[in-house]
Amino acid sequence: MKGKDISIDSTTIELFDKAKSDGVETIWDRKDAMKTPCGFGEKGLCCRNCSMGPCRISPVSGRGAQKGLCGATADIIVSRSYARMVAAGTAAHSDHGRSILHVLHMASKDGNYTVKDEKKLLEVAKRWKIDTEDKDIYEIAHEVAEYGLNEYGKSFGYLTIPDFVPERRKEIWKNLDIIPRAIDREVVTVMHSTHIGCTGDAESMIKLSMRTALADGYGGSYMGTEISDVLFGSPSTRETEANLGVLEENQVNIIIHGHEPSLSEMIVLVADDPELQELAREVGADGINIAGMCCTGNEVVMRHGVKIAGNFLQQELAVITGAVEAVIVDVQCIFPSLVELSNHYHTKFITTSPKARIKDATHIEFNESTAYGSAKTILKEAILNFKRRDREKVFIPSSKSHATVGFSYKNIIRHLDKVVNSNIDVAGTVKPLADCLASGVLRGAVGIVGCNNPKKVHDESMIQVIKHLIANDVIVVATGCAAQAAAKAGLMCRDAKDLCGGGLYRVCELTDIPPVLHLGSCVDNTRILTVVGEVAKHFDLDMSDLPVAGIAPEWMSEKAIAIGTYVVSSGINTWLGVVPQILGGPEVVDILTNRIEDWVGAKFHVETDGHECAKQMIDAIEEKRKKFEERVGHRAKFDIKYEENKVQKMANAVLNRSS
Ligand code: XCC
Ligand code: SF4
Repeated sequence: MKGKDISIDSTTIELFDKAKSDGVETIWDRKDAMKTPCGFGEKGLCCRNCSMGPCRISPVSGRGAQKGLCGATADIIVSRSYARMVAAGTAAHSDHGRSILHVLHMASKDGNYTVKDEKKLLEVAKRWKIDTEDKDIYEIAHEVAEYGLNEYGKSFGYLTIPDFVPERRKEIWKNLDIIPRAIDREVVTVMHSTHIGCTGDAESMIKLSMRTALADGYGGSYMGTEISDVLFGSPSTRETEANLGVLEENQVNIIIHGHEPSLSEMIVLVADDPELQELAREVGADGINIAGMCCTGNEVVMRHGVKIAGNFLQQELAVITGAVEAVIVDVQCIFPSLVELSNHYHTKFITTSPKARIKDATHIEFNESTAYGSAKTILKEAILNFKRRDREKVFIPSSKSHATVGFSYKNIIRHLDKVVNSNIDVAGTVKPLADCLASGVLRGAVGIVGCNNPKKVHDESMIQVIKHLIANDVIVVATGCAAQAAAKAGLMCRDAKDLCGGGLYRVCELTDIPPVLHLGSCVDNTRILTVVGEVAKHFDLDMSDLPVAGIAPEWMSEKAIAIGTYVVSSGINTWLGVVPQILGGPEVVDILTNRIEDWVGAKFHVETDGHECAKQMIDAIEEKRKKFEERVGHRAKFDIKYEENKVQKMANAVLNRSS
């Protein structure tokens, strides 16, 4: 395998080559060793839900076993495993949200954790009808935390659906009976219903999956975002750099990787501790350089501008630079391979969560109640390790890109509102954004989310999709590892407006934003839902009426399937760039890529080619625009005309350049 076959990112290619000369193994070697994937598994046709199995259904109809021992058909088996993916993804996001609520519950004025965004806390309290009058801010914080925690396990009633969801959408959910009840309950229901001898109907199974996914998007993930903003501050615009070139030759390099900001926030804070700075000098380093990976990286870049080391497929490569003193992790998306790999270098691989212990890793449990001290212990260990760095093994790639990040829902509104209101400190309304969409200055908006996957060339289709969309005046919002791909490719810097069509170019220029907006981590996809919901409400429309779409070009995790399912259930068409393991169930495929549209006004599209995805998305957006424009009329607010020919020319020029 050659470097150029695995990634479009020069840094990744350089370190992939270094891995070879260092004689260490990476995910691409393991992919090679895996050979052809199991055909049954690939189609979702293997069931291990009981010990009469595993039962494997022949993918050829009429030949070989067509039913499991219990009589389960291909569609039953495929739909059950799809549902279990949704449940696992929902569990991961929602348990993360729960941890953050627990942190809020222990927050106090002089404690390890404080409330950084009081205004947001009061907003959440108001939304949840918690009485705030004459109460101390921490009293309110604790009541909010209790309310949130109760959403996980309340015995009766339904999840509190956020205000931004239009009534029409709620009606659709109600009619389908997919309004979630308690978050944990939905996960449990799926685990129960997929047990042998329960649900034997693909349609019903998919509906249970949708209800569970909604409990993620509008419950667990939503609270993860909202409460993180309360505790650690709502994101604001920041300048940063992205890619492994952010590592420093003469500093203690620390990679924080995983998901929950309670650990990473503390590490970032503690890194400034004079005692630790002194210790760094003592070991001969010029300072402490913290860089973030995966969603942890997204959390800290949004709130502190902490540099982005890279995305999912670069975690091993960070160690292979030989310049990383410690990789500190909490939960999710962490390769167990980092144990063996870090032994080849001087790197300490430090796990911190009892939910994600990895054999033979250095485990230093992070304790929220003694967070500052815990973080300090972990960092000390990392700093002392600097002395063990082997200069011979060090190679830091030079590549890094500038990026402007930190776009929360409010911050986007604020930026766009600047065009009409000169006072940017007043968080305005969605009107300017809505006007841009209505007038066609922006043809539409796309959320690009999700992971990397070695089935695809690393970052390639993400960048193809983004470039194609912005050239056609579709503004892009990004989260997760997709956001990091965009940042590394320079698409989150203001200069990237030169790659845009005329309309988006003007919007970027007037509002001083890049054409691809970083909205945070994967739980922060709820920020995207918020924008879509608020704009729909502004027009008195449903979310499915807007010219918007979602895409996960290189997804791999169960969380991504939960996300895709709640996005489609929200009425937003969603493209998947990696084929999900469902092809063995013809009815399941038909439901997810066809019939579901009649239920919720959106469906899944599966397309592995980046350019093709973008083309399909633009067509779908233009299709939506016809009805949308009819209903809202052209309400051009800005003095910009959508000049079709000029934009088309520019788009073609960009496409020719990038392909
Ligand atoms: Fe993980 Fe969230 Fe996927 Fe990246 S994008 S590989 S889930 S870190 Ni969420
Ligand atoms: Fe086989 Fe049915 Fe058991 Fe699955 S649940 S392993 S299909 S017998």
